[in-house]
Amino acid sequence: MEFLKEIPKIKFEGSKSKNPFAFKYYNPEEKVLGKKMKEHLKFSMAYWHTLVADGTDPFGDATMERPWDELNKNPMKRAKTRVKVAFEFMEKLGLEYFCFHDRDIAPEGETLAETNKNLDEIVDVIEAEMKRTGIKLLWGTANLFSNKRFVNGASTSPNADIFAFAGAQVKKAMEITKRLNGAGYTFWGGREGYETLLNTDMKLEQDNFARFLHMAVDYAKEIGFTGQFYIEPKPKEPTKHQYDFDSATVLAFLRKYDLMGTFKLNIETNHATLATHTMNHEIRLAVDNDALGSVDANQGDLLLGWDTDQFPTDIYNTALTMYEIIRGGGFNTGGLNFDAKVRRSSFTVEDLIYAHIAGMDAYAAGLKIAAKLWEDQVLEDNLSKRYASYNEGIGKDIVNGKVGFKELAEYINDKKDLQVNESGRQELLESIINQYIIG
Ligand code: XUL
Ligand code: CO
Repeated sequence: MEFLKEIPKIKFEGSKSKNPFAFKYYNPEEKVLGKKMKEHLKFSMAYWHTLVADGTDPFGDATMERPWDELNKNPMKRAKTRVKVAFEFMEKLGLEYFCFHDRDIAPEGETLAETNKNLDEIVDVIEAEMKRTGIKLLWGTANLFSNKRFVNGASTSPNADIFAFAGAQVKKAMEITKRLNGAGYTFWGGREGYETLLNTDMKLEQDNFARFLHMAVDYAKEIGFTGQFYIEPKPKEPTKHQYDFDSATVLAFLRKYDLMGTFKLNIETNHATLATHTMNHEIRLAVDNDALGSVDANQGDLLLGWDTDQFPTDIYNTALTMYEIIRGGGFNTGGLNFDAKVRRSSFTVEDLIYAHIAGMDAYAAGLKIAAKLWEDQVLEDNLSKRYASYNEGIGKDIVNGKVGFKELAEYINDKKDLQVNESGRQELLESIINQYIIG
């Protein structure tokens, strides 16, 4: 049965097209810097937003009543139908990857064993659809935050039974991710954080979190799961103090607990801005620490202080994000996962398509701008000039670790002609970026 009969296959028509069901900038086969656009961007659909989110917010009911959900009130039947819709949806858009949480795809049973049985049944359907379409799993994950048992966290819960439950749940989620040939497995610390230190043993919680991640690494070895592990930083929401605050915090955590190298980062745009960083800052830090894994592509609203998970449409942002990705050598196991949901009032099926087209076009345009910037090396040339004093003389000695404070003092004490500071040229650079964006 076809569920999206009314929706045509989305094709590239170019920037002059007025067809809302067409790409204006995303031309998957077009070569940019010697690589196909689709290979640079590796777009992925987030199952939880596109198939599950229904528009519910703290003040209102669901607004998105999907015709295929209406057909099936039985939860397992509905879950199976959603898989069919998901793959039809990805085929229409030419999305070659998807990501999911265990609880997005199948309903929970009374016990974990029953839940796992449900999962296996749905994974059968997913596996068949993956075979039929060639669509791949970018990463899998476990939802360790929705169920009320996780009220105080999962691996950072003060209750050891909950830690155990979370371990068993991740064990299964890793198994199904392996079965579906997932390129990665993500840990987003949903409720791994706290509200008040008055009742929190932060050291034990963080140590336990690290123990949990080591168990995952051990289990991956045991079952031969070779996908990449990711941690997804986020500074707040749902807890006030999330342990994985931002790239810098996660990198320090990985180093402290001897997990560097085993884990890379899955960086999300809206999480970056909630941490009062830019996305390019977060990616640059990851790249500089050899830890860029994947990207959750979305955007927040700078006037709102929460995680709005909007589709990325801001070209300035997509251009600078793609610039950092290109500069970092591009994706290996990762990709651009649309961890983004349509607004509550965009409640039709068409809106889901329009939103993905908007996001894919914004990233395609961003890629082309970034590629041009990279080709011309404008920013890189400016950097080389700005830091040139470290290529010779005392600067070179500093970089090579040849001098200490004593030698620095000897060098500078009687020096009258200090090198002149040069302008940072911020506004000039910003206007050059605009030229690249507007063309
Ligand atoms: C929550 C979030 C998650 C993770 C996967 O803010 O981004 O959806 O991406 O658990
Ligand atoms: Co995310």
